[in-house]
Amino acid sequence: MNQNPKKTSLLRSRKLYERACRALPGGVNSPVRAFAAVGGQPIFVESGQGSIVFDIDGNRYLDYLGSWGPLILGHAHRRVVEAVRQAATRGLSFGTCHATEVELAEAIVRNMPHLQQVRLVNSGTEAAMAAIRLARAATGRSRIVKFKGCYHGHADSFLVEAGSGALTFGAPSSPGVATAVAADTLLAEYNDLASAEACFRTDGQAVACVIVEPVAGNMGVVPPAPGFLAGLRALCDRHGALLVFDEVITGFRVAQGGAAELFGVRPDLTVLGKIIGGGLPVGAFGGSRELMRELAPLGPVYQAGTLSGNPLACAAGLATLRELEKAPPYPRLAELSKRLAEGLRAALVAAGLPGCCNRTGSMLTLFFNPRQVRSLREARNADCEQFAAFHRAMLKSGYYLPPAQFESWFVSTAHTQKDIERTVDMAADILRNLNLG
Ligand code: HOZ
Repeated sequence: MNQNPKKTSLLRSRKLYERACRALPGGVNSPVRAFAAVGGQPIFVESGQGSIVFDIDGNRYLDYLGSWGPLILGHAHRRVVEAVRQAATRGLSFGTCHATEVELAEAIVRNMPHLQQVRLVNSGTEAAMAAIRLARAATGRSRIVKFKGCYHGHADSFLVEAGSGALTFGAPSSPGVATAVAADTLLAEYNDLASAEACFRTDGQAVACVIVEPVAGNMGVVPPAPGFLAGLRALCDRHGALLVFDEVITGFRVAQGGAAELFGVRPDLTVLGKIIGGGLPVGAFGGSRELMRELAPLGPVYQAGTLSGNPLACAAGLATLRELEKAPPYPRLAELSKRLAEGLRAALVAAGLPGCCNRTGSMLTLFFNPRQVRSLREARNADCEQFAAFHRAMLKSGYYLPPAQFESWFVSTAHTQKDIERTVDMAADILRNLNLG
């Protein structure tokens, strides 16, 4: 059954990790990568091809991390690599205008009819930070409503009851965030409209925007309850606040037009990242022409960046979006992911283990949780020790899952039916042994 029988050792990764720990805090450049939530130590990747990554010890893994979401076409997609190679031969950075940034912006707005203009930046964090600055300026209000367990990058305003690594490491509200800044972030419960309404009750006139991951992906995958997103839209309209969708994960992932298209709800501002950079660092935020004209140089809201619209990143993003436009993969991705989720659920039942598997499109999370997970509270009930044991066993058998319970797995166009079936078989074996052990 072991799909990775030639596994040798992790000696080289171990040595490199020791070196990394001397030069980098925790040996990593982003906390969840340190594997602290699953035990053991991180593997160091040498290369990736399609649905597979290889580590520096020569071990091979079927990858469900997908660089945390951008790699919807799999690793080192031929056309994306070629676009980057060609762009690189023309120059690595110009710090001024060029055609590819225009083409990428056009491709984004073409696929997301609720956006008329976008501003390209370098990461989702940057995009979210600038989007709320714009929302505050446009409304003349200072407060934002965010949902506990949603993650919008690591800017100060968002590190209040945040998800992803902040949740995993038990520091959802980070030290170093000034109390005055945190005070402007009002907190609501995801999938609980009444709690969002409550934020408006006391000081509704001060709320500039509600920001939400339309499908929560940083407390594990938690799809929106029926009516939740439409309810937020109506709530914002009633109070003159803007609705901001953080589609860093869902944009071009759950549909070409993102969650806004999938759920038929139009936000005022949209935050993007991941897929629109095709694996290179990009972010973007966008909305109506009327809102976007508030940005410098047209308007007074300042936002800038030397590397914004970097030609390599734009080339990778554009090549990716072109592939998605040429042959929209969403039905097939959903089919593969559905089979994976169903297989995992059946494997849990067969092993006699409590758990559930949440999925929207090609993003999914297996929760070691006795009941359905529809909220952060329910996600938090998951047995993280059990997830850690499952993760370690899967890794050892050649399956690379996100190294924390509160993250999304991603299926790419490079995954095959066979990949999915062997994942389900391996998970079933491992879950059965978990229960015995
Ligand atoms: N914020 C990412 C997970 N949702 C983790 C990024 C990383 O470690 O690369």
